[in-house]
Parts: sequence; structure tokens; C-alpha cells
Amino acid sequence: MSSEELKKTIQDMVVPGKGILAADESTGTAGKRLASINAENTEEMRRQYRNLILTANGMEEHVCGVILFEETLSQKSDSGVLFPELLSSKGIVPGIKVDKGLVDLNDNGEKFTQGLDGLGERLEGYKKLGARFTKWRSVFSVSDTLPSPELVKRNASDLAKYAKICHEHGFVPIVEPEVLIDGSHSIERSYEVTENVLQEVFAALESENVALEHCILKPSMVISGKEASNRADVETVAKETIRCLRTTVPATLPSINFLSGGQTSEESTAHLNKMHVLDSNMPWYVSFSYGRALQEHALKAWAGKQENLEAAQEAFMKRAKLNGLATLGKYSEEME
Ligand code: 5MM
Repeated sequence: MSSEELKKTIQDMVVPGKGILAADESTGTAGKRLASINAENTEEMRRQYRNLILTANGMEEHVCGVILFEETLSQKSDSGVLFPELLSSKGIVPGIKVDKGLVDLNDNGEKFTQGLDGLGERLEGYKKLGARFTKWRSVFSVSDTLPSPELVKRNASDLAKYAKICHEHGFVPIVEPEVLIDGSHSIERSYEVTENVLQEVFAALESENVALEHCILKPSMVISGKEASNRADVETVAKETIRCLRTTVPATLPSINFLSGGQTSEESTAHLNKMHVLDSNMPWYVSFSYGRALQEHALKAWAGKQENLEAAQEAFMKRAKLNGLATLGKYSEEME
């Protein structure tokens, strides 16, 4: 491993005013997105969807990294350029989702993330295709009793092992522990679970001797469950999220890039912006790594039709620009 290589990738991905686009929906998830616009889940439709997003003019002004799905690494744009090459030519760092999805852990219906077997070998292949960073997502459902300590320990330990292997192969790992928004839990319960999960994740990273200065954290925000009554307002979400991160995340970590996790596009932008308004002195760079919150309006505008390409790219660019402004605390609702 060359730590110069890792340092350079971090420099290219931690840029004020910019964030990361998550375009790494696996085939099943891409199918759900395409079904929402009545489009078929074929390889060509998935390519067209990636083409629409990744060829948007000027996206490099707000996006410094894109997480891709394995299939997309070898697909080409309408003009015949491999997507990772296209991104690199715009100064955007291509990355790759390396986990292999969820499998059952216990009788509580909890699932852990698999994908460690053969990871090192796969990374060498991804490197040849131009990827420079990776992503691994673990998922935690919330109830009065969940997540179980067993799941929290297992996921934390595997996230740390994944990060270690990525460093050995010269990749910056994005560590993504997602506390799900699904359910009717309060923001207090979200805080409790997120704090516990992050504590375990950083303890595991430490025990694996992972160099935090070459890692990026992709957490969920501390937020009320989607079905909760009296959901916490924007200011409370921002305040509680910062409080939780300040308690759990070492200052040596360079960047925290949130997932949107089922928030609306507008909420995701407002929450990120508010964090910067409330606290201009956070020890890490704080930005986005949104999937749905960057792409959902574009997907609707596109509706699977070539003639809507321009309108769809405009919709994507609007979200990219507003989230870029949010990383500087310069977004306001009137811009919507
Ligand atoms: C939580 O999902 C990640 C961020 O996207 P959102 O901002 O939409 O929440 C996302 O990177 C996710 O991990 C990928 O889309 C891959 O998901 P699947 O379910 O296909 O593994």
C-alpha cells in the first residue's frame, strides 16, 4: 500500500463546496427505481440512466466523487467513453460499492452485510478499471429492542476488516453504517442507536489499526422515524446529528458524507445546510453522499425517454448545486 496514493485520493474527495454522488444501486435496487417510472430493468436501461446522470454538464463543480456499481465500471456513455474514464476526465474520482448485500444473521430478522471473501482479489480488478475508493454499507433497523448487540458488533467488526483490506490495496474506504429511518421511533431513540453504532464502529477501526485519516464516514443523520408522530424539525435534526458526531467521531477522520436514506431531496439539503449554519467549526469536512436525494427528481423528469434528457440533467444539476451550497451553509429554501 502507498499512503501517498491514499492521501491523494482523500485530497481529491474532500473539497469545500463539493460532495459525493451515490450511483451504486445494485441491479435489484436499480429495478425498483426504474419501475417507479415504468421502465424495464434491462442492462441497457440501467446504462441509459447512468449516462443521463454521469454526462450532466458541469457536475464536477459540485461533485468530486461518484460511487458506481460493478456493472457500471465497464459500461460506456452514449459517446462510447467508459464511465470511470469519463468521470476521471472531469476530475471526479470513480469509486465502487464492494459489499455483496445483506444476509440473515438471527431470528430477529436482522441482516448483516457480506462480501469480505475474495475482496482483495476483486479490488485488484476494480483498480484496473479505474476505481480509487470503495464503499461498504451496513444496515441497522430500529425498534425499542433493535438493533441487537450481536448485529452491531458483527457489522462494526466487518466494516473495520473491509477498511483494512481496502487500505492494503490502495483504496480509500467509505464506511457506511446506516441506521434506518423506517419506523415510528423518536429522534431520541435514533440518537441512542446512532451513538452506539458509531462508538462500536470506531472501536473496531481502532482495534484493526485502520488509519482514520484515509477513511470517509457515510452515516445517517439523527432523525425521527419516517412514521413517527411529531417528527423533529430541521434545526433539531442538525443539532442532534452534530452532537452525536462530536461525541463519537475522532477529529482525525477527514470527511463525513451523509446518506439521505429516504429523506426527501429538499429535507436532505436543508439538514446538511443547517449543520453548517449552526456549527462553523466542525473538526471534519461535512458533506453529502446522496443517492436518491440527488437523483429522484431527475429520474422522474427523464421517465425513460431520450427526449427528456436535458430536463432530467437540469433537475440533477439543481440538486447537485443546492447540496454544494449546503456544504458551505449557503443554501436557502427560496432557491428551491
Ligand atoms: C443508503 O443508500 C446509499 C445512499 O443512498 P441514499 O442517499 O439514497 O440513501 C446508497 O449508496 C446505497 O448503498 C446504494 O444505492 C446501494 O444500495 P443497494 O440496496 O442496491 O445495495
